[in-house]
Amino acid sequence: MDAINILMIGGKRCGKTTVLASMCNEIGKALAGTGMQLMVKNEQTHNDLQRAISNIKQKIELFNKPLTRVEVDDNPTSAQKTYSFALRLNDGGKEVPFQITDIPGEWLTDTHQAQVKNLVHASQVIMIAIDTPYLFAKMMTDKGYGIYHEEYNKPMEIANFFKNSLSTEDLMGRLILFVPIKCERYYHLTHTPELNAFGRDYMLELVNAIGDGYRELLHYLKSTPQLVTSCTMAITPILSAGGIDFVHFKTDAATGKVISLYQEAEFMKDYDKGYSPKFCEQPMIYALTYIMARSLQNTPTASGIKGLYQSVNPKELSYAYEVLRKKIKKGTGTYSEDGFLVLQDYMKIL
Ligand SMILES: Nc1nc2c(ncn2[C@@H]2O[C@H](COP(=O)(O)OP(=O)(O)O)[C@@H](O)[C@H]2O)c(=O)[nH]1
Ligand SMILES: [Mg+2]
Repeated sequence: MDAINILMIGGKRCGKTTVLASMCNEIGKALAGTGMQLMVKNEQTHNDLQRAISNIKQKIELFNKPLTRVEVDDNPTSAQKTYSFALRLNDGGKEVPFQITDIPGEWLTDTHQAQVKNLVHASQVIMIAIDTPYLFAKMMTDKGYGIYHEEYNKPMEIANFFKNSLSTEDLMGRLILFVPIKCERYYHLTHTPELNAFGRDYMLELVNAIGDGYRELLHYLKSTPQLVTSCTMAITPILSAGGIDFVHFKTDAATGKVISLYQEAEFMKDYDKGYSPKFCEQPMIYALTYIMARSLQNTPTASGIKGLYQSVNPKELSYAYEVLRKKIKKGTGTYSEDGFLVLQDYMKIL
């Protein structure tokens, strides 16, 4: 059966489930006026997402105290996790299965490679979740990214998997989204004059750090005419939680482990305090816009796209596409808006 599938790759415990939960909370508003609705279809999915939200809300309460510490726990679950939804089209007429699968970055190098390859085959959209503090903090100026980035975000492993384990056909017709998560600190610094005497655009600096931190992968996806014309790429940053800022890393004197210090953002307006994620719906809007456009063009190269919307009147589909496309937050060329940037879009879909 045709289905929409999104694959999310990211570090263990980097916050993938939390981001997904925020995405699903926000997508309803974004879909208003399109005739589409995203429904949770499975009790496990419902429970997992609810738990992630109450978890992060509890954390935000704790972070009222300045510089509360967070440690990456030692025994994170390392399983594939699939979240099941249905996309209701046409105000209730027809439903398309919609699944998001998240996998830990480690799977790209261990015995799970074949499984990941199958997941890529089934997916139209691949999201690379980037832990932004690891990418950006303790910046190595010669490299252009932070000292923990290689170890935690696994950019080399991702690039090697794309280059060596996937063929050009495997990647044809895919949307690849770089999704920096936990961007609170950098967004707030950029937009808080009291904290930004030199008027730095940290979100633009983030774009540059992605350029350097994922150089190999970006280079590869631009390296042949086939990949350029059929792989679409964009950066869509997210504030996963809203009210709390990562501040800095410290090495715990007793255990030698790296700990992250977080606190409530400074100079924050009351209505932004607490759980107030931002831009979380954007990766979903990108994904749906892309899939609808491909369906309208009837370009059958990517898995499952042909026929996905067959039951929908093409006029209604293109109307919904235009409505949704207007809600995309983006930058192009050298202009980035809050770190949003379309990197490659040969077919001018986005
Ligand atoms: N401080 C902070 N903690 C977060 C954030 N996002 C997630 N977490 C916490 O990090 C832990 C792992 O999150 P989870 O979404 O389960 O990560 P996953 O393993 O990648 O799915 C949970 O305890 C979350 O509450 C964030 O933006 N800031
Ligand atoms: Mg998870």
